[in-house]
This record gives sequence, structure tokens and C-alpha cells, in this order.
Amino acid sequence: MGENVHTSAWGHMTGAAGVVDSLRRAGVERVFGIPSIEGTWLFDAFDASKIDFVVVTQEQSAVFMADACARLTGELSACVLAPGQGLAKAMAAITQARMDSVPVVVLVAGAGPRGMGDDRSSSSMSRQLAMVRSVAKRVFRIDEPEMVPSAMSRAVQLARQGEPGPVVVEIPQDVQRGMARMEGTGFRQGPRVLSEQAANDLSRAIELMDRAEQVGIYAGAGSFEALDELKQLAEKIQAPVATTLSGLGALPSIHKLSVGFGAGQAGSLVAQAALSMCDLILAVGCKFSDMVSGGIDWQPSAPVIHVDIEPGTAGANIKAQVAVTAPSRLALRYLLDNIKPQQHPRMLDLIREKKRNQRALLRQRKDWTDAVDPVKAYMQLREALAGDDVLVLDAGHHEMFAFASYEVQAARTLLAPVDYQTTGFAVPAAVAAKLTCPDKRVVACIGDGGFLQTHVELLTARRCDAAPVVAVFADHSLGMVKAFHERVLGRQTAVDLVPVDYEKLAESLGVEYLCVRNDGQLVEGIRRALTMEAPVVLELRVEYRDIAPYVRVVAQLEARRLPRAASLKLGARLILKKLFNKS
Ligand SMILES: Cc1ncc(C[n+]2csc(CCOP(=O)(O)OP(=O)(O)O)c2C)c(N)n1
Repeated sequence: MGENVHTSAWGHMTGAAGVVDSLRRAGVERVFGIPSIEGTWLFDAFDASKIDFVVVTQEQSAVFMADACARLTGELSACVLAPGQGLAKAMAAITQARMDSVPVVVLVAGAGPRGMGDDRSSSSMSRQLAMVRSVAKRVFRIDEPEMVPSAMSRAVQLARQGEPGPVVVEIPQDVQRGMARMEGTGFRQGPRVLSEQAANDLSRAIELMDRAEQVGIYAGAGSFEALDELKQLAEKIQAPVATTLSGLGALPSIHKLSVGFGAGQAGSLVAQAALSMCDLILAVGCKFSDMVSGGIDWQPSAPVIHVDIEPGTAGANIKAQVAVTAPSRLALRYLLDNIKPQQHPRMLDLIREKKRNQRALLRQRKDWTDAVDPVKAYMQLREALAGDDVLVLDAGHHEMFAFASYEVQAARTLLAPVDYQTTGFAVPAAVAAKLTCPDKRVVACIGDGGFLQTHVELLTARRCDAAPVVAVFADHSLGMVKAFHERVLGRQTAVDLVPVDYEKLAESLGVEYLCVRNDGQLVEGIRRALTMEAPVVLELRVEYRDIAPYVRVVAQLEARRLPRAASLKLGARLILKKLFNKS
């Protein structure tokens, strides 16, 4: 995020041109969307601009694509949706961006003051802002063309400021068409300073940290703006760094202090071992969402210093000894400048040993000759991809296996729908990632259920010459749901998928196809997929013979939350199943 002030003259133009010009001034170079009759003037304005407009196949994909762009670059991104139904279809994706704190401006046409679209109308535009208000970070409507520069400036600022998130802006047709003299100050981002309160809180944090036997760090994606400071601080006090799932890569997996994800029992084994030796946790740029703890009723065993940029977030989901509201970079810099160095050779030994054991366990897995082991697939992908190549995940069991077996070597190289777990994210996100970073290799890993929801965006990949590899983890079932059903309920319902001929599907989409049937074919299959200069569907015939460690822990927690009668029934069913191998 630059701190530029764009002061070039705006001039006399339509509201639609003002909106597009505003996005350009905010640094947006590409916009994803679906046209609509109501948004015609906006699309004319995009057509006349230097912004690359990518027409997608399904509205939610436009948001997923903008979301992926923003996650990858750390910059604001934008999309345009058809109003009403289009916006409604994108609700899950907007919620996803909100829950994972991604800065996206969502533009949508609206009715004019006397047009259709008020609350009595059956028009698609009626009540659309009310609908989206509960999921977006902020929504508003631009009432006059003259207001475009200031309103867009506000939208951009709101999307980026504090905890980032999606902001929905409705632009009525008369505002799109109307001419006005546009004036504005651009997108001023003043220098960020630590408040006096934050400095006082950090001084208290330093006292605690200097007195602690061993500090552990827990970093979320909010720490991506402070990668150097995070690394330097961790090294200065020899603190293990665990991350949230979204924060994976904040410290490269190969760093001697990096311990993987998680702060609780659902975390990686290395993180659990390292953090259990800590008598103080410094949490930075994270919310302590239940995705990482496995439940909202969880509290770390050590006292916590919690730093987050969004007022009200520090100390909200867990009890914090010190809650600091401050940007990660400023807070970490302050700590770094004022903290005493510490040496912890035992911690370094422990991390080294636990990591060695974990890698040995992975390497010991025998090759399967009749199916693909999802763990082996990730190990092979890790071998084949460079540290700054991009892996995109979908929601599901394949995702949880990735968290357990794919080492993330840099921030912003793993894109995953974490806190809202929306299936269908990975294909559009991978197309956008490849468009955004054409020089990096981009591989999407997605379950067959998720793939069948948004695979049509491979047409968008073709349309704009993006060539991601889409690895379909084909187990012919909704794997994650199946695993939960089996573990928590001891039975399965409605989890099987209709078999699909992925080769024919790929052919009909006009993309390449490769199939890997067992572990022995992984190296060559992945190598060939990565050398094709076209979008490719890589079918991996996987089986989930184990349950992903994260899913096992969360399933156990869920099972414990069942009412007593249901829990006894489940226990009996699991015993019967074990004895007679049937449900
Ligand atoms: C849009 C949406 N629909 C449904 C779900 C519920 N859900 C979570 S994981 C999952 C299974 C996905 O199956 P698949 O895509 O085959 O991936 P796998 O679990 O097998 O890796 C489902 C249906 C969801 N999270 N999001």
C-alpha cells in the first residue's frame, strides 16, 4: 500500500468515469465482473479506461478473483457485479473476504431516485444494500455524481483501513450517467503513528516479555505488513513463531524458529510442543478465530499479549493480559527497539528435533500403488514448486491435509478460504492468481465437490490466457463432510458424488487434462502439468485412508459437545462398526 497522493486533475466526466478513475487512482489495474443492463455506463467507462476488465462466468467468482488478487499482492482489489441477483449470488464470497480480512471494493449498479428499485419494487435492485449489509465491512450508495471522488475515496479507505474487508458501493444509474466536475484529494494515506495508549500498552508488554522465561509468537495475516520486524523480533528473543492458517508463511517454514500453524490442540505438533514451553504468548495481527483453536471456548494456557490494528479485536476472543490496538509493523518495531535480547538454545533444539521427526514421519509413508495419498501429493508439489510459487486451496479435507503436510516458505504464497470455508474458491482464485503473477507457477488443489461448483472459470482462464494447474483431489465424495460424519456421527449421509469423466469435462472446457492414478505417477504427472503452457486439469485419484490431524482434533471436540444420549449412541455405533465393519 503506497502512501501516494494522486493530485492529477479530475475534470468534467460522468459519474461512471469518475468511479473508474477513482479505482485507477487507488492503484487498481484489473477488475473482475459480470456486466448488467443497469451497469451499462460503468462498463462503458471501464471499456474506455486502462483498467483490464475480466469478464467471469459466475458472480461469486468475480469476488473470489478480486479476493485472490488482494491476498496475493496485499493491495486493494475490485470487482463489479450485476445488481440484485448477481450481488445475492456473491454473498458467500463477500462473506469470505470479510471473514478472512481481504480488502475488496465491490461495485454494483443501483436504481435512480425515481427509478425502479425502492422497497416497494420487484426490481432486482430493491433492498440489495440491506441484504449485503450484514456481511460486508461497510455498504453505501453514491447519491450524486459530484460525490463520486469523495465516496470512492471513503470506500477505498474503509476497505484498507484497520482490519481490511469488502466494501460494497451502489452506484445508481443516474449517477453513472450524470456529468459533473469531479474534484478530490485522491487517496491520501497519512503516516501511521502509534497512539500514546498503544505505546503505554507496549511498554507494559515489554516488561512482561523481558521477565518471561520463554516468549512464543503467534502471528496472523495481519503481520504480513511486518515480515522483517517479525523475523528480527523472533530472532532477537529466540521466540518460536506459530501462525494462524491465514498467516502461514509469515516466517518461512525453513526458518529455525518457524513452528507451523496453531496455538492450541488443533495446531501442528511442532507448534504445540514449542508453545507448551512458553510462559507468554505475543499474538500479532490475528483474531484467534475458532478455525485455529478448534472451538470458540478456548484460551491459551499461557498469558497473552494481543496486538491488532482493529479497535476492539485485541482481547475479544481470548482473554489478553495486555491488549494493544496498533498496526503490526509499528508495534513490532517498537518491541524490537526496546526489548532485551534472549537466548534459548533448548527451544532451538526442540524445534529442530520436532521438525526432523515430523519430516521423517512424512517420508516414511509407503507409496500407494492403487490410489494417490493426499499427503504424498502435497509433498511432491512442495518438491516441484519454488518457494515463491503459489498454492491455492479450496475448503475441504484436501485443504486440511495441505495444512498438515505442505510447508509454506513465504507469505502470500498460500491462498485458502480459511474462516468461512467456502467451497469453489480455488478455481477462480487460481485463475486470478496466475493473471496477477504470470511469472509464478500457480497450482490450485480442490476437492471434486468444490471443483464441480466453479470449474467453469477455466473458461475465464482460457479467455484471458492464464494457465493455472488445477489439481482435482478426486475421491468421488464430499470428503470433509464424510470424515466428520464418520468420526462424529459414526455414519454418512449424502456425501457421495456422481462419478465424472474429468477428461471429457476438460476437453469440453478446452483445457488440458492429465491423470495421476497412484503415488508412483505423481512426480511425472506434476512435472508435466507444470510445464504445460495452458490451463490444465490434473486429476489426482486420491483416497482419504487417514483423517487429517486437524479434522481429527476438531471432530473429537465436536463429539464432546454432543448431548450425552447422542454421545452414548455414537460410541455404541462406533464399537459395532469396528466389530462388524458396518454402520
Ligand atoms: C459453499 C459451501 N457449500 C458447502 C460447504 C460444506 N462443506 C464443507 S467441506 C465440504 C466438502 C467438500 O468436498 P470436496 O470439494 O470434494 O473436498 P474434500 O473435502 O473431498 O477435500 C462441504 C460440502 C461449504 N463449506 N461451502
